[in-house]
Amino acid sequence: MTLPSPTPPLVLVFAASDPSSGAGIQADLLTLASLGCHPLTALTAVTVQDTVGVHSVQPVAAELLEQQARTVLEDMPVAAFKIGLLGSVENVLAVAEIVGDYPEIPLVFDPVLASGRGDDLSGEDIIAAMREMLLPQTTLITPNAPEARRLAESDEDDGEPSLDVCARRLIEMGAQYVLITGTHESTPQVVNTLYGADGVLRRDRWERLPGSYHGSGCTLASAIAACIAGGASVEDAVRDAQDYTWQTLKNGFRAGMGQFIPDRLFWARDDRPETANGQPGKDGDAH
Ligand code: PXL
Repeated sequence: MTLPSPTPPLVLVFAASDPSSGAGIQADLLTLASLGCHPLTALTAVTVQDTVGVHSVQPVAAELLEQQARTVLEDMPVAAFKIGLLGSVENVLAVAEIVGDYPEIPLVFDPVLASGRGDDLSGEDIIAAMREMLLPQTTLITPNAPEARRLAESDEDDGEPSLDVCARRLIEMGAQYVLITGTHESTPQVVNTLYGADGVLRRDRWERLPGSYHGSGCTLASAIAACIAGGASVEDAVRDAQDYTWQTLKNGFRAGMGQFIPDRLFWARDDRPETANGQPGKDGDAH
């Protein structure tokens, strides 16, 4: 008799469809599968977009979103949640209620406010609902710097608060950890900073790659969720997921007329010019 195969870690993703598979739920699926997880999905919205821009965002009904998530949650043991674009206030509230029923499951929240190209994807009402209903349930939130400023801004601010202040405010709103990514800043390197309740836990610097990438944030947040689902601590997950994400960008490809697409399966190709350690690729070196 053969024993059943062990089940890979299950990650439930709440995210929107991106037909280009650069970002969105398709990016999450590729990333999670590439890192050895089995992805479960609750579709939040359907977007129409290509590598150049977003044409439209059509949220799904909150009730349908809830049915998708509850059905798989009642059938399978989920090791981590990952939240991406939610598309409506009703969907924020529905997801907050669902994850509230599973407080022991770690939650990685990528607050998608705008696309990498600047298309607005979440209005002020959605942001207010995220602050109030999702932040208190979040294990790790992964905003880029502009998203961190928008989420943390206060009417009492004279000027722009520092990223350290933004992180502190997001933790005061209830997130356990905050990872602010520096892709959109004008620093020579990309600086990503992980904060906990006592301040900075790690600060990582990455060579700034020349391309503009569609879906780097989705890749990073999903990779973190995959590592956490596999048993890593938040700090180790953040370290390993950044390394993986940087390699997907380094191996990114320009399939259309706009942004590059990260290659989440870079390790599976035997025609790539270089391996991660800079050696020429050779047969059998995929892992
Ligand atoms: O990269 C953030 C993101 C997430 N989800 C969807 C998107 C985008 C950016 O365009 O379209 C569906």
